[in-house]
Amino acid sequence: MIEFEVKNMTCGHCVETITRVVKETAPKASVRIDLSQHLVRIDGESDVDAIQRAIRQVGYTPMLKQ
Ligand SMILES: [Cu+2]
Repeated sequence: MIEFEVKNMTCGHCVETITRVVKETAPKASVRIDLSQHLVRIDGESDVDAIQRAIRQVGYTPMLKQ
């Protein structure tokens, strides 16, 4: 599992946008988002850099959790 904290993910629109770009980057991945905790969890994909870059490109700041 890849887990990012995205502090500037603040509403349902952010959730939709981030879900969409993760799915575009990693079509086979499953995405789970906890908006109240600002967490994005991705299963079934291991290319952390590609996903992080994609989320950054749409204006968010993903920080990889250990
Ligand atoms: Cu938003």
